[in-house]
Amino acid sequence: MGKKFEGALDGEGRKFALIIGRFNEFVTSRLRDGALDCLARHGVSPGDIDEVWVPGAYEIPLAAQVVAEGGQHDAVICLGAVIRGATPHFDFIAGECVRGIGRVVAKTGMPVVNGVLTTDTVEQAVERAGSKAGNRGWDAALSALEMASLLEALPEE
Ligand code: INI
Repeated sequence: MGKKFEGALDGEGRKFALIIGRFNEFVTSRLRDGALDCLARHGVSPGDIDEVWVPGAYEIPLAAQVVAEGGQHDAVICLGAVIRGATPHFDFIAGECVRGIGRVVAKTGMPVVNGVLTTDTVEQAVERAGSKAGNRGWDAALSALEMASLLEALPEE
């Protein structure tokens, strides 16, 4: 049997950056709280977490790219809320944001995780930001922890 590689969920000594959209801040601040809680529960010290606030989801990829290229963090966590009811540009903004995050991953080779909500309604967004459907910020932070550890474990060739 071949080797098995898996990331651990121990964040001690690791550094993370949150990129947070201010648009729909009543939702994104809850995603932020969820991400911070997850990181703290997995041993990340508060001083090892930087926050970068941007106007909205459309601006997230650029900030994520600059932070990732800075090389000061083990992973970048993108948090935003694009709500269809709030904009006729929903598909454009949501698509650009998610595609942009993917481009940053491809360009930098860093774990840049997607915690951007794309929902039809405000209610659905609130549900995924710390009420009955969990907290997408918490989930994104867990993925970031796992990927940061996995990249360290994978052999580079
Ligand atoms: N930004 C969001 O993060 N969520 C939205 O729902 C949203 N709506 O509804 O328009 C939104 N718009 C702002 C956009 O992300 C940019 O900040 C803006 O277009 C300036 O470039």
